[in-house]
Amino acid sequence: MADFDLVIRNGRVATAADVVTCDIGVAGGRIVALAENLGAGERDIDAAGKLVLPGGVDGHCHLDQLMSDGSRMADDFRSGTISAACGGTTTVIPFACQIKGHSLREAVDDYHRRAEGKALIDYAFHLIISDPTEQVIGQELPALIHDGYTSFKIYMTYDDLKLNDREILEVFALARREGALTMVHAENADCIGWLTERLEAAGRTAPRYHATSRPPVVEREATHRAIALAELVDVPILIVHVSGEEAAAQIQAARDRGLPIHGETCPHYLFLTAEDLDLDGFEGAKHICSPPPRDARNQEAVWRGLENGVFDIVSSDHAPFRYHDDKGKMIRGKGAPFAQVPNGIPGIETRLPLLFSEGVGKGRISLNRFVALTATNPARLFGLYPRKGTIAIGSDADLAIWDPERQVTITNDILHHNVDYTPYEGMKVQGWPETVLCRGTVVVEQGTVVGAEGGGRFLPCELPLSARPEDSLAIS
Ligand code: DUC
Ligand code: ZN
Ligand code: ZN
Repeated sequence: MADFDLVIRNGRVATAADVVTCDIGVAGGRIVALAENLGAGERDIDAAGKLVLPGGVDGHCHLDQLMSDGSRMADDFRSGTISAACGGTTTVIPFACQIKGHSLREAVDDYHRRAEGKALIDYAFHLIISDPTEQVIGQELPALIHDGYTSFKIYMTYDDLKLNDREILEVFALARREGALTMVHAENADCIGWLTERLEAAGRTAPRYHATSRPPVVEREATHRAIALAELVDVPILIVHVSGEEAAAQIQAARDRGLPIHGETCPHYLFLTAEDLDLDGFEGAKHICSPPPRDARNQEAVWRGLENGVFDIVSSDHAPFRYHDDKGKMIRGKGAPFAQVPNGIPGIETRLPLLFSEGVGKGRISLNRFVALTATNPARLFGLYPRKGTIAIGSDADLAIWDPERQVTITNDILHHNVDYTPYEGMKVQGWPETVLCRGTVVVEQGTVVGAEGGGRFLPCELPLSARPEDSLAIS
């Protein structure tokens, strides 16, 4: 009779704090032993020469989200979670989005129907609050938080989503009362609208002008304002998808004053620049996202922020729209003005390999910091730790076995998303997750998807880790 359901042997096991060579014993979907020379498992996986990391937690991605402009996201919970798993991620947290004038609970119920029976890995939901009515703030949100939806995103831009300062204060105050976490998309809507009108009047509508319409100052102002509003209410917030130096400096300055402000960045700010919006023809539309990728100097500042702790988490912000598709990037036709192109970049599968190769492989961040940024910290921030995001006794056996030597040229045809391009086409990386387990079940085996559709479970979240400054998430 075997001691364990599964034993992973002799891997270099890394967490946010340590790297040790040992076996991992799994029973009932959980890690139950960490030691050398463990007894027999029903199944053994030899991980000698490999790294064993906690499965990634992608704390910000968009899957099958209802869009108000008639566009359609290319990935649903099936293709999105297959792609995530193939890139070493075992938990995703996409968004149940409230439509203005509708209830949040309705959005959550609808989103459960979209996920039901489809996901191969575990998932939780953030909420998007677009209409913080008295009913939403006073009744719906407290009940939803109680039910495990403990983090929500608000927007300072996009006509169909944006909140004014008064509404933001209401949401922050509710988050403080309930112990929830607000994620803020910080860009100044009026500045963007004003600049866009001027660009359009001058005939400057090609994709590259998307970046002109949303310059760093627009993000810096909104970041500053969001932090000021959070300070007024005395509540932690997370500034999401920070694109460059100016917004990062706002977060750092707030932290220096002892404010519990968290920062997130994404691969596109580490690997793309505004020049990618200027590809031939309409191809630049592939890289339209908000905030836009910046210049090389800002890219460097984002790398520095990973190294020095300004950023707590790296998420994909996977927002999948096909390029050749009248519901995707070309919804208003090839050559449409940039303001009519759906915003978003795919990257749920490439998030970890890109950061591993260019960050850990090139010596910019330690392996522990990589694990912290991509798994442990998102799990802690969003109330899933220590069940997710680490390798410890009692944690779910969500594991990714990486070949740290494997050289891969990223091309769209090796990826598993349902998008017809990758922004990272042709990039060479070293290191790739080969075998991936969710709760002890192998979902990707030597690069082949073997997981069952519907094998992923919904995760109600605990209240997020209280974000006092001394609890800094920048653990290593
Ligand atoms: N910007 C967002 O705010 N969300 C999805 C994609 C994007 O570009
Ligand atoms: Zn956003
Ligand atoms: Zn997003």
